[in-house]
Amino acid sequence: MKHGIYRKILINREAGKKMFAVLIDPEKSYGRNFASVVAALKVASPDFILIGGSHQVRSIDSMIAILKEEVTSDIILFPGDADQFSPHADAMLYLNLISGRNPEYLIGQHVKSARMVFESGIEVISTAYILIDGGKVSAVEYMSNTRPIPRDKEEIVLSTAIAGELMGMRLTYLEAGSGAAIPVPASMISYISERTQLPLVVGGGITSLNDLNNAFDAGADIVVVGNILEQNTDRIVEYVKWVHQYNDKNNDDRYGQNGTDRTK
Ligand code: 1GP
Repeated sequence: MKHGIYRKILINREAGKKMFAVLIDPEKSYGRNFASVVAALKVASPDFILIGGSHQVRSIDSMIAILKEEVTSDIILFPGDADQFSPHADAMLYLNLISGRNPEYLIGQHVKSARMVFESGIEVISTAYILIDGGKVSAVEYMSNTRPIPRDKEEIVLSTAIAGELMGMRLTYLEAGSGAAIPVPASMISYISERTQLPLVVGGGITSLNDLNNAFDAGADIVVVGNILEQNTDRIVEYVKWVHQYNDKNNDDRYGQNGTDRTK
């Protein structure tokens, strides 16, 4: 089994470098829209491109082939179910929807695709996927038939995240749902990041650089943005550049001019 992308996540995290992922949902991004997403990604490549959604309507093989040809970002599958697999991606988030109580998304879909995934040799990153109420019914909630954790129940989120760690998962993903009315609260991100060990991914309902800043400042290691960038593909470049500036500034604050790590 490969480990390159997960190792990169750990190395970046250790160095204090925040990572940015653009989510492409094949249900929404195809044809002309996909072409303009690719054009933007060629100008400014995020660390990762996630591909997937709750409701897949077309094969993603050709999409991945184009991205691999044109863009330098790592391509990671973000599957909504067992059918959303392609052996051509660089890695796959192996999502365990542990906020829910639907066995299909805890083990059922995994069994269906296990042989295919294993035999492909793709890098698999087990992910504790935790759905948080994002202010409206999300596609994940509807399609998985599970309920999100209420926004004010930090203790339940924490216990869920710790359970994921104890089960051997390697990423924790706090998800407000694509197109959420409100993103995961910064207070919840910091509460979880301060009390858990795994790299923390946050996504859903992030619609401004201010939201992105808040998620990073609160302790997210990777932030995922989809909708707003699919709707305004020009903003992909703006967001990627902003993350570089955020990291440069943090690096200066952390190491100063003489290169000593001030956080140690
Ligand atoms: C990834 O579902 C999110 O976690 C993406 O959400 O489409 O709202 O950015 P948006």
